[in-house]
Amino acid sequence: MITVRNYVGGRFVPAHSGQHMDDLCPADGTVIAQIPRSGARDVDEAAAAANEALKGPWANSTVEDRAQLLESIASAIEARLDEFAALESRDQGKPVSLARSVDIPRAIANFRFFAGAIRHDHTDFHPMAGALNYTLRRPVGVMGLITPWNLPLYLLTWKVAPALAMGNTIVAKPSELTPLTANALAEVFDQIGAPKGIFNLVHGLGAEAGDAIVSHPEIKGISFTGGTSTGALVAASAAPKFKKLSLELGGKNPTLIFADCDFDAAVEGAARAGFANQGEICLCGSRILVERSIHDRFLTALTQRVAAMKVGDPSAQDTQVGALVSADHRDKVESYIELGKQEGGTIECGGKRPELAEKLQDGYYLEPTVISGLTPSCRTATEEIFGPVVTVHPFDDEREAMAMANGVRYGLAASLWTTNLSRAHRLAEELESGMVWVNTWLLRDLRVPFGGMKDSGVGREGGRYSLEFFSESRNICIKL
Ligand code: NAD
Ligand code: 6OD
Repeated sequence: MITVRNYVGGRFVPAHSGQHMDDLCPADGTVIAQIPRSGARDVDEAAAAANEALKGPWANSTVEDRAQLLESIASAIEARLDEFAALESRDQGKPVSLARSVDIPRAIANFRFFAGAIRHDHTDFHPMAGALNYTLRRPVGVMGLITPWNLPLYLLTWKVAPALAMGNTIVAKPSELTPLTANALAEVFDQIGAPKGIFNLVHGLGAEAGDAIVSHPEIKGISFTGGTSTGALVAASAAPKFKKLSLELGGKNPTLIFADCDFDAAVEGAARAGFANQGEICLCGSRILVERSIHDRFLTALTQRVAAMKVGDPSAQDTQVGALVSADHRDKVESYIELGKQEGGTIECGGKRPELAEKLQDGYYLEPTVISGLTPSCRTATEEIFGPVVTVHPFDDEREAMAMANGVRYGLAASLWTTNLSRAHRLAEELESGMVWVNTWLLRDLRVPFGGMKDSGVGREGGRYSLEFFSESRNICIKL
């Protein structure tokens, strides 16, 4: 049993409430940790520590100092890669092989990438008649970072690294469902002797610790990743205080399959986009739109591929679909499968809890599920499910495909499968989506803008977009 504490001003401390919450293991429902139930007083102290650190030696740190700090953090995580991967898998339910090959390497890459990004960064220069302008960047101040449970360390470090790179200090709150790798990250800060107070970690519930961060007067910016309805609450609280705000929210992403695609690659790509991390990735392609001439063949091949996925113990090396993050979330996903049936869908595969070994009986598992025969405008096909469920729909031509793809409130990501280059460019332009992948999915270059349109978010993160978000640009105009 791990006892987690907050990390404030370089010290591990309990919450003032003295209360703890159980952290459950999705694989078997056992309690694996106790986390502090923090509130406004804990956030106050974390914000004070972060403010204090802003005024200390950190204020005079050079780009090279900060780049080296990020590299030290990366190396310290790398030295504990297996331990971090095991923690992430136990806490989240994802296959340990995924945590080891994707989540933790990506967290390491986030620190290394932003170390390089600030070393190679430059600012603008605008000469004009009789004067010149140049741009300086300075840190925003104390940044509040709030992150979800699906890719816990991957998404936390995606914010921590650029925030520190630009000289800010941090008050962070991970999801109460997956606190363990954030806690291990605090241990890394402690172990490498990072300046005290630059990274403060407060555990607890969204409505308590999270809201206290968003509304805190000394926290000048909020980078939030989570659900769209939570994002609306965060925006309503932060906007009147004129905080810098980045919102990375939900999605209901289309995978578009044209008859001229590389068929086998498209089946494989759609299966991966639909079910990676149990479908618990905001970018997952949960609506698969298939050109009618190949629809039936595609549906058969996809169903065979998905039905063969190995569901079960996240700690087993060959598991492809682990446990959902919580019993509540499993129940929510299950309720959408029921809704899909009520709305007239056919369950092509999955649709129920798998039969697993005795020791996994209390875990939160669901079979990967493919549903066909639904109208594209029904609730199952337009609301975010965020689990191992995809719906498959035929279309007749590009116009109908675009209407279906764009016919939801979300606009995060799309994946387009075709060998017709003109079509790929034409439709990529037309898709209402912050990111479009052609003949691939979730292929990441950390320099590119990452973020959603419509109800999927506000702002972009990644490369210079993150550097801009985590800094204030100031123009200096000199009359010659
Ligand atoms: P969530 O919105 O319930 O919680 C996200 C974080 O916000 C958690 O740390 C939570 O404690 C905190 N929170 C909750 N209420 C709060 C409040 N009132 N004030 C401040 N903080 C609050 O989301 P979740 O269930 O953890 O994650 C799943 C959702 O996140 C899905 O909708 C998914 O699409 C989305 N997501 C989006 C992206 C992206 O990059 N666009 C990435 C991952 C997940
Ligand atoms: O790859 C990324 O940078 C990123 N932010 C992924 C988000 C995934 C959502 O679940």
